[in-house]
Amino acid sequence: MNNKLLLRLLVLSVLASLLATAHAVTDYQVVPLPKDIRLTGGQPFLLDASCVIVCADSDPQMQRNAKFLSDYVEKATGLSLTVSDRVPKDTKTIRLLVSKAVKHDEGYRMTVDGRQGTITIEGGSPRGVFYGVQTLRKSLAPNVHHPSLNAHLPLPSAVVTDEPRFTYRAMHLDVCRHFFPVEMVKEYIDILALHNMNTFHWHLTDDQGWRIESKRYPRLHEVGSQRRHTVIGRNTPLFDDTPHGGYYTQEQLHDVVRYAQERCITVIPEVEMPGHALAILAAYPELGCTGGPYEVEPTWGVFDDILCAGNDKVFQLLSGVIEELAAIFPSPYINIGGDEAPKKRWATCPKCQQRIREEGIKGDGPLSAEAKLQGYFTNRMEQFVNTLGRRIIGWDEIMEGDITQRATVLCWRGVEKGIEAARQGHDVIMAPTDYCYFDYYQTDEDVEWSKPLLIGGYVPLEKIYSFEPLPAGVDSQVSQHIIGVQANLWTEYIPWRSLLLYQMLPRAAALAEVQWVPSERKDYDTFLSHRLPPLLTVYSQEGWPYCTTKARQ
Ligand code: TNX
Repeated sequence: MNNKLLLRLLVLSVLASLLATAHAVTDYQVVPLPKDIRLTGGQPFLLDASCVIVCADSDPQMQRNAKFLSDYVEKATGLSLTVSDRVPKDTKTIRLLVSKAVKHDEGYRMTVDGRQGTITIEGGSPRGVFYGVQTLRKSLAPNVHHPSLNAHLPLPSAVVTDEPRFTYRAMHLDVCRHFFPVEMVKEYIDILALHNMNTFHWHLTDDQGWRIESKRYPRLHEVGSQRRHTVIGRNTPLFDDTPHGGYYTQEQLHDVVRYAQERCITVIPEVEMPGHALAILAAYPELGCTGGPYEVEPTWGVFDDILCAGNDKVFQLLSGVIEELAAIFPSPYINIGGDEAPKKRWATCPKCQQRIREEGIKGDGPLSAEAKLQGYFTNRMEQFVNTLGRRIIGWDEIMEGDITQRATVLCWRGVEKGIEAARQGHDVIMAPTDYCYFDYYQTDEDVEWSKPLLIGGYVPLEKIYSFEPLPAGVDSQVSQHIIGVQANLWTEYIPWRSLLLYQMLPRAAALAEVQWVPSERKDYDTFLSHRLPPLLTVYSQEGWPYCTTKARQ
């Protein structure tokens, strides 16, 4: 090697290490960006092996918070910290506690005091402490590239005060088009937790598969969970030769609920009705208008065969299943679907027509009597769900019937639908396709190469980031009903874990800032250049693939 080259390499490596040190110490600007960060100066807190995590609270969630923190620290730094319920003498401590001083349930205040050798995370509730722990965890990330620092990892003295903008912060996962095992679902939940999300919408039933074990109606999982084969590409005439299937036993469902609960996440189960129900019809053909035969659908789309609204057995089965689910899922909500239900069969079905007559259902302007019949369907199911002490969520199509104000509307067909629903007094969750569909392409490269073949659409990172769920000019009457934001991950074209995570990351990071950070504090440039890189380090540490290609500028 000649001298010139050697010199160049030397200069480069010095530069690189300087840069590395410059980034090595956190400023607590994690994703999602905390509400207020005050660096208080003075000496930093040096995290080392002598440091003790103190949690005196016997509340199980608080104990878990302490355990999570010690696990995160170990993963990021290799340091294994003791957890204690007492404040030890002469040691540095990280204290976790619930404090009345923090007003928001999910809020926290983290005080890092280098001189005293203390970090204190006070939460408005154990959930608030959990988010404080997430912030501390993410603040360790810039250092992990520099193992030499890990023995005494510096955390600047600071006070971080934080709380979320929206109370409902969710992602959805479709396990029907492709089935994902429990381990994968848990990994998905881990990702939601890292991004301060508190709700997991689990899309458990659809035309292409029923994924719930039912003790009362066992054919649902025995027959409905298996499809013969799957169409290749975008509904080509070709099919693979592989049966596809799977369902979760009730024990597994319980296990997922518990796992999510430990991470402060509520799981909302969805049972699709009256459309997207071919898996139910394959199991119980008498519940369709024509009586079948039906099969668990091997292609993608919207199908004419839906549940018959004139047959009381349909309501019996759905109620029975929901009762089973309510015993497993403590969620205050049950999602009853309601989207994409063509009325073709109902229009010629004697039972449905009889129901329309008996109930005195009339068309109204652009809405046919059959469209209104879906309102009857939804209301009847809602009444049942309410008797279980739960409320319904439905996709925005449920607004086309006359539904009660208690129903929460999940808006996928545009923000305007959401505003309209809020104006009518419904609680609203915003999940518009334009910003929140993570099955769509994320980069130009994916589009260009059609590699892998996805469903279409284009929702790059910046687009998601720019989403404002409360358009300028909406009054407080409306805005009080917009309870949150959700992204959807449909899996027609996503058969594997790695692709699922690629579609999700880092888009979940942009979504997290929409859900958590007040709009005036959001800033895409600093998100991209400053906050995201350390988070990508966490993804790598966890073994989560993510998209690195820049979107179109
Ligand atoms: C529409 S969004 C659907 C799903 C598809 C999705 C694909 C909604 C309520 N229904 O059935 O999987 O588009 O992007």
